[in-house]
Amino acid sequence: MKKVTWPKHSVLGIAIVATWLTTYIGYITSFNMKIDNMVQELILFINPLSFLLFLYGLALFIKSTKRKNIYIISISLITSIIMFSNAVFYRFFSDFITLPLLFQTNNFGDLSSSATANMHFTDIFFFADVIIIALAIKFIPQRESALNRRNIGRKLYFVVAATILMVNLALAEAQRPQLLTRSFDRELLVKNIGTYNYHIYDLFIQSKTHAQRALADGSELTEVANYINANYAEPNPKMFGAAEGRNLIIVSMESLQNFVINNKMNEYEITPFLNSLTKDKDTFYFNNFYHQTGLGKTSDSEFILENSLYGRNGGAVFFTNSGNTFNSLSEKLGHNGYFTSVMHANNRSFWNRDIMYQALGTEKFYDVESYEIGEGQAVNWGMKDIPFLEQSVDLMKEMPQPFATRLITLTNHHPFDLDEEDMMIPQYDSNSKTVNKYFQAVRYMDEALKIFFDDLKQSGLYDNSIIVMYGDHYGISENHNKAMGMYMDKEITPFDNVELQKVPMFIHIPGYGKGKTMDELSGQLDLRPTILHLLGVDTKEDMQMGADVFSPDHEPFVIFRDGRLVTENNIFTNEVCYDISTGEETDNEACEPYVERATTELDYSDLIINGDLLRFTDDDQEKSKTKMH
Ligand code: GP9
Ligand code: MN
Repeated sequence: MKKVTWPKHSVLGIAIVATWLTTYIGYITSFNMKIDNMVQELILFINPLSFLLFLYGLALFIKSTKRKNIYIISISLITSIIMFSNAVFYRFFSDFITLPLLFQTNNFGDLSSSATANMHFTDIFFFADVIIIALAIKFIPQRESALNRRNIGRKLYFVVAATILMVNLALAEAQRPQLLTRSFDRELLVKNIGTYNYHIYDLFIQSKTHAQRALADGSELTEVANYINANYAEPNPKMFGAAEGRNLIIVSMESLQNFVINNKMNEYEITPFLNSLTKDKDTFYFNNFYHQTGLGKTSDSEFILENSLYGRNGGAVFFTNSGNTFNSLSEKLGHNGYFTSVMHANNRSFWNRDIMYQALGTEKFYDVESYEIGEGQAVNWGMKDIPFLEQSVDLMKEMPQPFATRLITLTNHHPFDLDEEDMMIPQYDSNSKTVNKYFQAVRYMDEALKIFFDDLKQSGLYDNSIIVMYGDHYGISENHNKAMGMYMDKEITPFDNVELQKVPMFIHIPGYGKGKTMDELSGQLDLRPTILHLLGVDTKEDMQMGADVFSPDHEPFVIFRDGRLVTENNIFTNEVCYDISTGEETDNEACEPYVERATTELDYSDLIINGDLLRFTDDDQEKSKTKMH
């Protein structure tokens, strides 16, 4: 039999092609990336190549065939793991992994139910290249290569790799100017420079942030302060102090989006209790209110509420900047005689809360240890909302008054699992299990809130309290557009995806009598000033970016962490400006000044956080020293 001879570097060649193709097929099958034209398609196709050529190419410097093979197979394994992890992560967050989140191993432990739900059997495909390469190594006869260091072929190889990288970057720059300098959007990065290069870029950005703190000296503060002062909105005299002296009870409603309010799923009301509040005379219901969170999800919403600043672009600010100095809502209320706390029946280390709450000056954290979780009282991520809220009211009775506490609900969390006995309405029927279960879980949370109000009334705390409730972030990601489209009976566009980021917000002041539905376009950054003003606490000197929603000067303008934005007339998303009343694309000019503003505002917020600038304003010694009980 004639022996087949293979070229000298066939294993290397096979490895490059195999990993390149698995990466590309992985892009198409696992990530929901919007491709507009042939050039973008081409960029997506070639973007893994330059990186793979360089990295695998290093094998050309390894003399021993055995070591070379080990090197090649290791690279294929690492790249497969990177793609696989990104795919699982993406199903959950609709985003790509960024470095600070990789260190949040604690979270991923607790996330296990969601993580397993997000792993698919077909994910084995991500390792197809490893298998192909292993087979190639086993069956393809290879010669020991006697490499000459000045090998022309090798030089040519790297010239080709560099050329492909240049072509890739040039095409990307043409498609998306300032991609690397201005982008808030990881998807654009991955689409244009590829997952692997993106991770290198991310590494670079993260180290830059570390350097930023070291280099900041407080001189940047003046410029930021000028911007903030210019946007300050005077409190509305009619509302300032409307809840003065009362206890403050804030409820974070897990994954609650506004579209369920006053809406039905088939013939079933989804949130009967919250619906009744929208018509209640002691309640202000905000129906045009947006979450502004990023990857930090619940923790971002907490950060925004406490500081009226944006979370971080890559990763959760609760992790990356828990060493910063803040001028938080908790701290401020603490100075005004309030006993401050957070109540949440989860591990204290989740989202790094234990550490961050100290930085925020929260006096006490009632974590899972403060609760008794009886038989059948836990589901999905932990303690069910009904017993959680019930026991929380008992704990509140013991608090020194006035108190300010934040309760974080949990049951309505992806994957929205419930025990049979807690299902009060049937599931929806679509191709998405997530969407199907969502309505049921929301219905359960609504019931929990109803019982919570009753308990508060019974405890005697109700009349002397103000209750603020807000949805922390979306529950249904863009991955479920098809099922959502079925529910809403229309095709979900990027415009709709922006509008779906509305979360309900309620301000309930028992005995107030003049509540109503508020259409004011607003967002989570507005919570801090609004709440403080209602309690009669001034915020004029504060470094906050939101504004009091009751103020006549409140500007209807909401900026998302990823740079999308909403104004009275327009929505800007995916680099397209839409008319808000028609949902049709319109001239970019209408959005441009706002895009400019959004960039400035996000940059300033980042500057404050990355440079830890508030440490330069912290003249009050005792306030950062609050100890946890
Ligand atoms: C975890 C809870 C949920 O303690 O706040 O976090 P999320 O995943 O929604 O950010
Ligand atoms: Mn949440």
